[in-house]
Amino acid sequence: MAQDMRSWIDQLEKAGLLARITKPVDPRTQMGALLWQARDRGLLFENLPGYPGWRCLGQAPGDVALAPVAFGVERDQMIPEFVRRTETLGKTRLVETGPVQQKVLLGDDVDITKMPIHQAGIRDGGPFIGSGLMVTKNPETGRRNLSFHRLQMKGPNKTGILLYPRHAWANYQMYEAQDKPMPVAIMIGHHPMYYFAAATTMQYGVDEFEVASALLKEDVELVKCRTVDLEVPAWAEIVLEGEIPPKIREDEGPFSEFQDYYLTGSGQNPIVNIKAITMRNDAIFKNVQNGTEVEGCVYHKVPMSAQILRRARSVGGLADVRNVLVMPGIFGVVVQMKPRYYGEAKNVLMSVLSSEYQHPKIAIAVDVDVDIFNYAEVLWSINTRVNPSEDIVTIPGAKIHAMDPSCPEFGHPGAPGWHRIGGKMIIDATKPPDCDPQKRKEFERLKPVGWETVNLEDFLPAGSPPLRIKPKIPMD
Ligand SMILES: Cc1cc2nc3c(=O)[nH]c(=O)nc-3n(C[C@H](O)[C@H](O)[C@H](O)COP(=O)(O)O)c2cc1C
Ligand SMILES: [Mn+2]
Repeated sequence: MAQDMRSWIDQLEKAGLLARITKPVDPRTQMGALLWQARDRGLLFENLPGYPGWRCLGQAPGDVALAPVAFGVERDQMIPEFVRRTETLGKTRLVETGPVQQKVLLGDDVDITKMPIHQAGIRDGGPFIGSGLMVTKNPETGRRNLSFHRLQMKGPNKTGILLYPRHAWANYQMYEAQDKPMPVAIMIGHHPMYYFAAATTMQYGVDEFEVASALLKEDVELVKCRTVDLEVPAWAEIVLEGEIPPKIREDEGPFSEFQDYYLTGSGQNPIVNIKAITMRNDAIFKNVQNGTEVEGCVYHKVPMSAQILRRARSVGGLADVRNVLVMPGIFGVVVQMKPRYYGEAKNVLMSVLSSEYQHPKIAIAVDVDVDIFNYAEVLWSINTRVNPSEDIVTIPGAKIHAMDPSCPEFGHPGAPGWHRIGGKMIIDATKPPDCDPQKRKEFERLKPVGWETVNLEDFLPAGSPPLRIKPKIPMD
């Protein structure tokens, strides 16, 4: 049996990271606040009055610190492990049938208003499906693409959609040029590796199901859709089949977005007409709360960090880059590295600002003795290792992410040419390089006498509460 959302729920529950909510919850007025507050555990809602038979999962994982559970590794190893697993892409396999097609709803039975779709933020333009992973194809090559898209509920068989200019938008532009609708299949609810894969930007033409397969270390089983010429994972919970008609734009948004603001991306955007719903008999819905420090951005931060780590390591042939973490708001990135030469950290940081990803605007390099998961450490490093006149460089007039509200916008969502222009910045907060051991030694962090052998916990009175803060001894 494939790894799916149910095996993930079991895994979370065994790790003590899942709470079943049996009190009644209203998706429109209560679920957003509950998901937003659940930072250290997933929530499985089992009692949704008005939505008979439905349950739904959210905040699973709701923080980068919980994501390593899905990889079976420690926190510091998660991003390097992601890179290792995706060095070679995995495989997909077509199968005859799967649980996702146990129920097939057509015609008047198609009604997404009966699903427990939640409203995430107070200024959102209503309920949005935040967990929709959309399959599309290039009409010429037939290559598949999988990507995340916010879907505003607009009626029983209609949603709005935001298509940021990347691969799915490129496919849509080809259909639009021929005045044809683009067939789409949107899956809701699966193992988190599908979400990480969908938010991975690789070269155009890579099938992100092969990324999911590499992350899961198993083949991805696909079934043919019932009403469109597309394939979807056999073990998903729910699939919406339909099409995006050409040249139709309607008001869409606002929505709680990844920067923790509402307004970017809103305006005249395309729509999705839903022709069929396929799902399991007892399908579990998936609600993603969006914002910088909740589930939505876990799916941004993990794959983006991994792709940037892969790229940074290749700078100059072989840079000693150990780890990468995308910062809150996701326009900034911290790189942990041991510079070999003077200037090398700056070269690495320039690669971070112009990767497959459009988000990074601020790139910071810290040395290997800094814990990048602790922002106080990163700030300490900037404060004690940066000479602002040498180590901070800004690049004016670069193309930045079109949803970065701090810089001027050109064009608008839903139309070609939408972008923003602004500065980018690199901060080299590393120590002097390995090739200058004497200078490097001057920045050796202090360690307490006895650190290798003495543990405070062994000296505390019996029955003392465990230490809530455990300082890490820095790596050399
Ligand atoms: C929670 C979440 C929500 C997202 N919402 C959207 C969206 O509404 N529209 C969009 O175009 N991209 C959205 N993205 C980003 C893309 O799905 C992501 O960058 C993906 O890599 C794009 O795939 P592609 O490069 O194959 O087009 C979202 C990503 C995440 C993690
Ligand atoms: Mn793609």
